[in-house]
Amino acid sequence: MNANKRGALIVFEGCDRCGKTTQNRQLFELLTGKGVDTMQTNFPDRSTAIGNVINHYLQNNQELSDEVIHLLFSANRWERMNSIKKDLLAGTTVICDRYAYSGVAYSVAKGLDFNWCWAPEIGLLKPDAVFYLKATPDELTTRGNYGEERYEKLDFQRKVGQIFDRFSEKDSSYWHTFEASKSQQELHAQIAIVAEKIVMQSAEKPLGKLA
Ligand code: Z5A
Repeated sequence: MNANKRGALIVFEGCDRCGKTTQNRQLFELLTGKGVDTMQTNFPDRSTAIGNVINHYLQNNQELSDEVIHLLFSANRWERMNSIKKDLLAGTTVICDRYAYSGVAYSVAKGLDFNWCWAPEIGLLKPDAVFYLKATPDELTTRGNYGEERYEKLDFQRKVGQIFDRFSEKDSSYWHTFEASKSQQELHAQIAIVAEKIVMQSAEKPLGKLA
């Protein structure tokens, strides 16, 4: 806990199996090893009541309209906002696997309107940095367990990737793109350099909100 300096909110985004979980874990270990108070989290958070419904949906055990599941994914973020804010203000850096951008990318890929999808995300905490692990979805199909969940179809993932590309161009001030096809070690080394700077720079800045 640090009374004066806040933690950084760092988000990993990208298509399925791009390596977010792997890089999230490695960054957590690096920062913790350097004495930075750090926690990992992820969306969807399947541990809550809303997350439980999302989990059934993703495993193809429950049908919901595209609009309803979109709003549930967003509500799942809102139900965690106060506790994440508290952790950040207490000086803990939060590394998050997926966030509002996944919410929009997957729903727009289904055909929903971009602005309609973004609206419920407005007001959520703004990340200090988004680390986008970019790959062509074709490169990711050989990775472990690909194809088990609802969205892991190639055409769909291509559309999702296009929305992430759109965010990375629009929000280039805080989006950092990394080549997901590189080895885990190479990626980690590149991410570590940027992450350490972000942690230092964010400490003195006020928390922002998505607009
Ligand atoms: N979704 C949504 O629609 N709306 C929302 O608001 C949110 C999410 C938040 C579940 O997300 C689904 O929910 C997701 C989007 C949607 N779509 N699907 N399906 P999730 O995050 O729980 O699940 P996921 O995207 O499938 O993540 P994942 O399986 O955890 O993949 P990952 O974290 O990106 O990758 P990984 O686990 O680190 O690595 C995958 C494999 O690749 C594994 O075998 C690794 O050893 C290997 N790997 C990792 N890095 C490398 C490199 N660099 N080279 C080679 N191999 C590697």
